[in-house]
Amino acid sequence: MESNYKRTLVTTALPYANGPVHIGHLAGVYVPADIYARYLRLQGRDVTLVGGSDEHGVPITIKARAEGVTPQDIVDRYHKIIKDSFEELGISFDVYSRTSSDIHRATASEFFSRLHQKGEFIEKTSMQLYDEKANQFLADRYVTGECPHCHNPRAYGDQCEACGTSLNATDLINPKSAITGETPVMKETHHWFLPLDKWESKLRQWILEGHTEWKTNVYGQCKSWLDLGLQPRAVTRDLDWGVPVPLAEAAGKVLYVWFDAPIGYISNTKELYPDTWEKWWKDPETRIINFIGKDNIVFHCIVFPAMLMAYGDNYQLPDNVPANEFLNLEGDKISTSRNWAVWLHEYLRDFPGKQDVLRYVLTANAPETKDNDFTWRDFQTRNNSELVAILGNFVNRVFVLTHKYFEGVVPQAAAFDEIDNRLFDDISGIKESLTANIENFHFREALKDAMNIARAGNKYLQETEPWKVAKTDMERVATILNTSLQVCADIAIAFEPFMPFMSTRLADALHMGKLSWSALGGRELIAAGEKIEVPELLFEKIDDAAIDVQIDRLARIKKENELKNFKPEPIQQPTDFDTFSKIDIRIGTVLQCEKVKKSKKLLRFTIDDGLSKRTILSGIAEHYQPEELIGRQVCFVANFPPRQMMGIESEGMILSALNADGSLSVIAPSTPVVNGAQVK
Ligand code: B3M
Ligand code: ZN
Repeated sequence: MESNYKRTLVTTALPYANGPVHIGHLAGVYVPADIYARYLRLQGRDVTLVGGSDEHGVPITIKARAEGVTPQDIVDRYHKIIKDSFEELGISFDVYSRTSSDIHRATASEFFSRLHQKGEFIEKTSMQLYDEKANQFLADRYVTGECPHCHNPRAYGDQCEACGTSLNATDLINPKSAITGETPVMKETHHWFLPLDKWESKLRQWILEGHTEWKTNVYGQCKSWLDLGLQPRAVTRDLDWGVPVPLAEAAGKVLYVWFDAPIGYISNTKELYPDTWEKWWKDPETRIINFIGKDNIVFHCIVFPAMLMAYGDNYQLPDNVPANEFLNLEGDKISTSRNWAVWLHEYLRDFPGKQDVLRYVLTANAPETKDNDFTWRDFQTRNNSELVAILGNFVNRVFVLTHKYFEGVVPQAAAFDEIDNRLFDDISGIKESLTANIENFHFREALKDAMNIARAGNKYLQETEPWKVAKTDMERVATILNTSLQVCADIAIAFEPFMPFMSTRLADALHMGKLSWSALGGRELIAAGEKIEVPELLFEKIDDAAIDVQIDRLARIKKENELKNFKPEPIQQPTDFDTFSKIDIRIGTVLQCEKVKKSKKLLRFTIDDGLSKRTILSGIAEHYQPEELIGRQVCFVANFPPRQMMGIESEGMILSALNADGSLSVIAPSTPVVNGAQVK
């Protein structure tokens, strides 16, 4: 472990305050950052965990407009939800502030002014799309129109999602404002740009030569950006929400959200330590670690470092940026706009007291090297077969046995046997691996290591069988349980970064006092003679019903989305009335309806068609129970030649509408008519 540093500043990406946080944010950024910060604290290192809400940017203004409230109303609402839910999940921020704070506005403003005074910006006048109805220039994402390459009519101003080409909003054919639907006009505007090209060689050297140890996904993205060559980036916007550009000639303009947001890390540190914040940013003996998602890499590894270099004054660059990939939900990309997410505040409401379970599952599935999937079944399995069956079971057995044989008092160990020594050795080995994995940001592996302590404990109990030994040798039982209790104490320490709530309960029950990493693996973590508390289960099973509620909710959302996004098939080639009138469509009443044996899809109908009865087979068994159709009128084609299916002759075809989600809805007359009535 490097030790030539005095303190570590851990930052977490500032979530946009235009919605609550979801499991993707947690798995990618906040849970790993919290694990790391908690671990460093247990190591006795000086560490600060900084977070806050990102309260600027166009999406917040759009949401405010859509709801008829102010942007400040929006960010006030979500900042509170986000902050409270992080706290409840045990994310141990030393400060969680916000970019609409005065201190942030002042800090970001000063940052810009200094770069301006140093001549670090270039200025450019350009033509941009402007929405005259909304009175605002349009960010690329808020212009839609036809793609000039593939002619997809719904391309965005920054990218066509059909052919993948990246675009400028001005390239679109027939552009429309996503805010008002109006056709935007071209209007001249003036902006300040940070010439990233000026810093390119310094950045190359710093990252490509100096930080070959960074995660391959991060290093690779930086390399491809640098190899493409860097361009000047606009750092101002025409918008009425944000930090005003501190120049007289820039009235009505604000700092680009990606210029002010990373400065939020600095402002929030200042808010926390008004007198000593500088040592956290300007002392080379401070290590800065940025936890972010993969879509933020360029801003943290290229743009913000260039801003810091341009500012000078000894600002330190990050030591590491352990960005994660994305977490999917039940096989689909998480999406705020499609409500395809597990929202943290809803999880906390639905699973009270189960913060650790979520933290555990998200770490076990963390998208560290590739995108990963969260499923509710996996969540249940990990709880029931890992937390309950391995970890909870071990601790519970040790507590129960201690109460049974020693009235809950830690017994004195006599001589250690070989098997006891082997257990302690195993745990030392695990500690080494666990420590290295956390230091290297491999939290999934680290969690497996921690679980291996409980596994080793279970194996030890299985092999030593104190419940049998108790018949003959209580001195030996004392040693076995003393050893097992030390392992429980190890569990309290090793899991503290991952599952702090469980750790606190366990440590309290064992009267451990303040936990420290150096104690992990010791033989006398808890002294003989200490009274421990009565056993309390650390984890409980999660039953199918609780999981089904969540799965049903997602199924409902999926259906809603399919309906919302439904694009009807294009209208078919023209035909004529003669062709139509050759098809004899009639109304009849369903006399009988039953499932066709051995077929998943087919229902067999007996229809009164006004003249006689006829049999029709229809592939709608997945959409109706046969009973619900009996007695109802349906619409069918009466003059198709009979057709054999599953050994039954079908005399016609029942008409159904195909819904967006693939379901079928039988067509019926809107008021009762006589059987045999023709459909014209
Ligand atoms: N608000 C973007 C995001 O959530 C952003 C991060 C800012 S970190 C300075 O993807
Ligand atoms: Zn296209």
